[in-house]
Amino acid sequence: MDHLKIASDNYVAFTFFIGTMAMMAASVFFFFELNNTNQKWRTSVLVSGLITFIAAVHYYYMRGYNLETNESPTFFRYVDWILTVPLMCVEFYLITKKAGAKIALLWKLIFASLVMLVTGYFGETIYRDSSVIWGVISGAAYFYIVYLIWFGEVAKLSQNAGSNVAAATRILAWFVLVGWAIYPLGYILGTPGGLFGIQLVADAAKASHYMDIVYNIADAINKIGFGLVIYSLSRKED
Ligand SMILES: *C/C=C(C)/C=C/C=C(C)/C=C/C1=C(C)CCCC1(C)C
Repeated sequence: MDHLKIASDNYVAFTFFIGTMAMMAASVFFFFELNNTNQKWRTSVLVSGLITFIAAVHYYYMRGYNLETNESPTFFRYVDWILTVPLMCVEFYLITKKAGAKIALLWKLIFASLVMLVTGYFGETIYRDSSVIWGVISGAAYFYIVYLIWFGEVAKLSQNAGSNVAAATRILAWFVLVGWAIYPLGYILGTPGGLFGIQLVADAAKASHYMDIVYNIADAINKIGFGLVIYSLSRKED
């Protein structure tokens, strides 16, 4: 088989490639830093590394898949998210635990994120024609997560966990509100009539390319950025 080249105007393949490298580098960084991380933050930094590592493996696969087929690797995208988003919920649980977070809070966050992702997957694949309604349900679950983190239990607990944890939770809350909001934009671009029936990109192949670029940028910001916030919290409190 010919060696597959990334054409210089193939931004989709390019962002998959850069995404793979960035996730790999971030994982090596988090894992190697574990040794000089204070005991009480080690699990949190380890989870940051697991998030980027799981993404690195998926990105490596998605990069090849996209290069060979020129299609969107939707299935592996969602497998990645279903593993990594609950781990981000674990991060919120771990940093608020010493202020008394209960395991029930973790399950609430995980349950909401599974609803958000499974309904999003339905809208992108099996029930593409009704992507609007699935997107709306997914969005409702997303807003519930935003609520818990900004105003609900996570917010309240982080206030009692000391100023460093409170400040870090604030930054992570912005990631969830702004960084995670990039994903529905990708969904709107990539699905037929994703914006309440309005078709933003008429050409289906183009639409899915835009969607992948948006998702790839969002993943880099949210997975690596999120991990670095946890990492810097671990340095402030050692
Ligand atoms: C590392 C991966 C992350 C942080 C993925 C997050 C994904 C989302 C916040 C997806 C949200 C969606 C909606 C809110 C509505 C449309 C469907 C989704 C699944 C794209």
